[in-house]
Amino acid sequence: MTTQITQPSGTDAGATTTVRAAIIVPAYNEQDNLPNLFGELESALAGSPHTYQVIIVDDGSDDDTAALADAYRGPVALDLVRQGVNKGLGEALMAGFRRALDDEDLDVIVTIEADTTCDLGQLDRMVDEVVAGAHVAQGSMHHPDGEMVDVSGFRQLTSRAASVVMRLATGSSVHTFTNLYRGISVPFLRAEFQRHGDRLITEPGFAGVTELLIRFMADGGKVVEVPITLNAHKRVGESKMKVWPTVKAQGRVASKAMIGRLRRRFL
Ligand SMILES: Nc1nc2c(ncn2[C@@H]2O[C@H](COP(=O)(O)OP(=O)(O)OP(=O)(O)O)[C@@H](O)[C@H]2O)c(=O)[nH]1
Ligand SMILES: [Mg+2]
Repeated sequence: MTTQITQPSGTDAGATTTVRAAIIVPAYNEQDNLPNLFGELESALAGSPHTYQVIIVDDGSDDDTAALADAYRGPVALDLVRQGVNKGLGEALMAGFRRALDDEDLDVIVTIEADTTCDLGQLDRMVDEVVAGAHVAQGSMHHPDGEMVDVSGFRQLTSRAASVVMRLATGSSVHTFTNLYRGISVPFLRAEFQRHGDRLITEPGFAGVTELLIRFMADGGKVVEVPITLNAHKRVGESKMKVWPTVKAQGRVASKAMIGRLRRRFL
C-alpha cells in the first residue's frame, strides 16, 4: 500500500504522489545503540506506506558510530553525514537538514534520537500529522497521554521543568519543547531557512532542539502534539547530555522567547 498526497489545486488537481520522508538521526558515540536502532528502523519502515530515507549525522564520534553507519547494507536507505569534529546536537541537526533538503521532492523530515528511546511505532503518525496540515508534529512525553519509562527521577524533573518554563515564556499550551522526536513539514522548513539562513538554530547543543520549535511557533508554525512514550529501557550506556550547560542554554532560549513575545505584544 502506498500513501498518497492529493494535490488540491492547479491544473494537476486530483493527481497523487507518494509521501517522501527523511529521518535525521544525530549520533554521538552511539556504536552500542546503532545495531538495535537499525533493527528497529527495519521493522518500522518495512510495514510503512511512506518512502523513507535515513540520514545518520555522525557528530565527530570517537567510537565506531560512523564506521557502523558506513558499513550498513540492509534494506533501509541509509546515508551518512560526517561532522568531522563534535559540534553539538544543534549543529548536527542543521547538517542533517541541509543534506535532507538536497532532495527536491522531499515532503517531511522526522528527527529522532540514535539511542533507541524514540518509539518508532509513532513514526508514520508523525508523517501523517504533517501531511494532514501540521507544520510540526511534536513528540510529547509530557502530554497527559504520554509517559517516560526507565528515566531517572532527576532527568524527568529537569525535562518537565524545562517544558514548564518554555510554556510560560512562549504562552503556548504545548506540553513538551525539548524532545528531538518530531515531524517537520519540508515546505515550512525551506521557508524558515530562507528567512533565517544559517541562524535558524543558533544554540549549538541540546538547547537548539527547543530553540527550533520556539522559532517555528514565533513564525506562525502550526504545532500538533503526538503523545509518546519515551522509553530508556533499551538504551545501552548513559545519557550523554551535560545537564548544567544545557540548563543554562535552555535559560537563554527561554529568555529570548519571553523577550520576543513581549516585543510582538507591545511593539
Ligand atoms: N550528547 C550529545 N549527543 C549528541 C551530540 N550530537 C548529537 N547527539 C545525539 O543527540 C541525541 C540525544 O542525546 P542523548 O544523550 O540521548 O540526550 P537526551 O536524549 O537528552 O538524554 P536522555 O533522555 O537521557 O537520553 C542522541 O542521538 C545523541 O547521539 C553531542 O554533541 N552530544
Ligand atoms: Mg536520549
